[in-house]
Amino acid sequence: MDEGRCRELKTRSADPAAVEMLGVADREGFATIWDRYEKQQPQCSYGQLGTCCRICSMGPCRIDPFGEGPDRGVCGATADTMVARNLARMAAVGSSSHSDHGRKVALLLKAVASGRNRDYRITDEDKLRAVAGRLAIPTEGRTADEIAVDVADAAIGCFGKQDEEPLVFAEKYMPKKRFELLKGLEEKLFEATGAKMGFLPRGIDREAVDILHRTHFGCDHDPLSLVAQSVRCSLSDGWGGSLIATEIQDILLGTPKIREVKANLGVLEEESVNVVVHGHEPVLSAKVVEMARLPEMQRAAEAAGARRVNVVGMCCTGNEVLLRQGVGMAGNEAHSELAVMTGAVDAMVVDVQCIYPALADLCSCYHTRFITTSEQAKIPGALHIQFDEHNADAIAMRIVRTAIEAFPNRNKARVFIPRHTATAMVGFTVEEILKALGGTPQPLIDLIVNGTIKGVAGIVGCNNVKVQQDRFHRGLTEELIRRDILVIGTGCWAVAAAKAGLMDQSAREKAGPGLQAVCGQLGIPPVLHMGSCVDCSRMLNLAGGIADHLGVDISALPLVGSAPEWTTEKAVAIGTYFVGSGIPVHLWPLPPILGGPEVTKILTQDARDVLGGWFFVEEDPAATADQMEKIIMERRAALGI
Ligand code: SF4
Ligand code: MSK
Repeated sequence: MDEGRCRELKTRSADPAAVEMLGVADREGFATIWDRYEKQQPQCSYGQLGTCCRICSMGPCRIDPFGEGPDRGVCGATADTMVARNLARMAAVGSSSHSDHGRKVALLLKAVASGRNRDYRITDEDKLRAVAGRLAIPTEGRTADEIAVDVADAAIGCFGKQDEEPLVFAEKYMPKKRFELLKGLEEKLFEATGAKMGFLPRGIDREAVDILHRTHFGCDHDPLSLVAQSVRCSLSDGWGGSLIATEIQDILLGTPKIREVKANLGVLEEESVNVVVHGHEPVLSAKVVEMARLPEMQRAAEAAGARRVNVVGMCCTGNEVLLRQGVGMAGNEAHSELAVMTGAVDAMVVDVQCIYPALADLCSCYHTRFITTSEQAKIPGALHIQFDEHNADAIAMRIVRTAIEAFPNRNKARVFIPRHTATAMVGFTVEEILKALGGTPQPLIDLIVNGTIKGVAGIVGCNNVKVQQDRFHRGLTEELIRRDILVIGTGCWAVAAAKAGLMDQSAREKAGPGLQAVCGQLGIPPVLHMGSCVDCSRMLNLAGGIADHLGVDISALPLVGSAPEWTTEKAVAIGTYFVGSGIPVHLWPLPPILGGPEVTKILTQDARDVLGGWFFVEEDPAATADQMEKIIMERRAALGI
C-alpha cells in the first residue's frame, strides 16, 4: 500500500488493527462502512437537522431552518414539531429495543422458576435475594424458585400494566430524591402550562406506544410535551427495561466478577475454529460458549483439524460473555466487517441490534457462516438457525457444529489476523465495586470529598463512521483520567477502552496523581468496564446508591456522561434517561435536533433547571473534557467540597 493511502486509512480508525484490516479490504476490493459512507455524500442536511417529516402521505415535507423555502409542512407542522416528533420516535425505538430484551429474560426467569425451562437455571441466588429485597418481595423461608417467580412477575408486570402508578422497579431502584423530584414535576408543569406531562414511567410498553400515538398525524405538536414524553419513555428503559435485563441476566447467568481478558482482533486464533458472537442478548451466546467448551466439541474440532473452538465476542453480546465467561473481545461495532476479512472467522453468530446487513454479502465471499438466530433480526443471505430458549443447548450445539464444519473450507492462504491485543480488567458491577470498597460507597465518597478524585464520568455508546473509530473514546477517556476523573462505562466505548489498553492496570500511569494513587491502592485500572448497553442501568444504580447514601439528588453529585461516538436510537434513549436522572450528557456527532430552535433550547438549557441534567455537544475530545470537568467542579462547589 502506498504511503498516501496508508495515511488515508489511518483517518478512518485510531485502532492499528483496524487500519491493517482496511489495507486488506483495499487489496481484496471489499467495501466497508467507510466506503459506503463516502458514497452517501453529501448526506441530506434536512435529515441532519431533523427538519424532515414523512409521517403522512401528504409529505414528505421539509423545512429549511435558514429561511429558504416554506416554514411549515403541508399540515402546518413547524420545524420544532418535526424535530421533537422525530426525536421522540428515536427514544421510543431505543427504549423498546432495550426493554424488549428485558422482557425476554423476565419471561425466561419465570419459565425457569416454574420448571418449564431446564436449559437455564438460577445461577446467582444471592443476587436473586438482593433483587427481591429491593422489590420488597418476601425471601425468608422461601425457595429460590418461589422468590424467582415473584421477581419475574414483578418484572413482567412492569411491561403491560395499565394503571397510572410508577413501575415498581423505578419506584424501588430510583433514589428517593429523584423519584420525588420527577413526581413533583408533573404538578409544577401543570401549574405552568395547564397541560398534563408526566415523567415517572407507568408501563414500559405503554410509554413507547404513547409516543407512537402522540406522533401520529394530527396529535401532539408541542415540542415541550413531546420532549417530556421522550424523557418518560427513556426513563422506562433506564429504570425499567434495561434494569430488568441486567438484574435478571445476573440472576440467570451470574453476576460478573472482576477478571482479566484480552481485547482486539488478535483474540482470533489461526489454528482454531473461531466463532464470533455479536449483538446484544447473551441468553444464546452464553450457551454457545458453554457448548463450545464441551469435550465432545473439542473432539469434533480436533477431528476437523483445528486446535479448539475459540468463541470470541463483538459489541454488547461480546461484553456480556466477556464479563461472565471471560471470552476474548474481538472488537466494537466498526470491527464487525474487519473481523470477517481476517478470513479466520468460521461463524459469525448474531442475535439482535447493531448488526450490519452488509455482513451477509461479505461472509459469502469467505467460508464464514453468517448465522442469524432471532426472528426480530433476520438478514437476507444469512443462514437462519432459529433460537428457542426452551431448546437452547441443542441449538447452541448445532451452531458450534456448523462452525466446526466450516473450518476445513477455510482458505489458509487468505488468513490474516492482526496481532493486536490488549489486556483489560473488566467486570466492575456495582456489587464488585462495593466489594472492592469494603461493602459501602463511603470510601469512594471520601475520595471525592477530599478531592483525590474530582468526580466520575460515565461514557457510553457506539462507533460512528462520522468519527475516526475510537479516537473520541480514547482521547476523551485519557483526558478525563489525567484530570483525576474516574471513568466508568459500557458498550462499544468499553471495547474501545479495552483495546486501547486503558483498562489495564498499567493505564494508571496516564491518570492524574490522585486517581493513580487510588488505583494503586485498590489494584484497579482508572477506567472501569461496567458492561453492555443495558448495563448502563448499573451506572444509574451506582449513582443512585451514592445519592441515597448522602441523602441528595443525583443532580447534586459530581457526575457527568458522554456518548462521544453515538450511532443508535438506543444511545438516544440512554442519553435521555441520564438527563432525566439528573446527569448532564455530552454528545458527538450532532444529534438531529438543531433545526428546531425550541427543542434545542429545551434539551440544552431548560432541562438544566427542570431536570438537573441536560445535553451539550462538542467535537473535540480535549474541549469536551474541559466542559465535563467544569460541570464536575461546579457541582463540587455547590456541595461545598
Ligand atoms: Fe408533512 Fe404534516 Fe404529513 Fe409531516 S404530518 S408529512 S409535516 S403533512
Ligand atoms: S453495541 S448500541 S453500537 S454501543 Fe451495544 Fe455498540 Fe452502540 Fe450498539
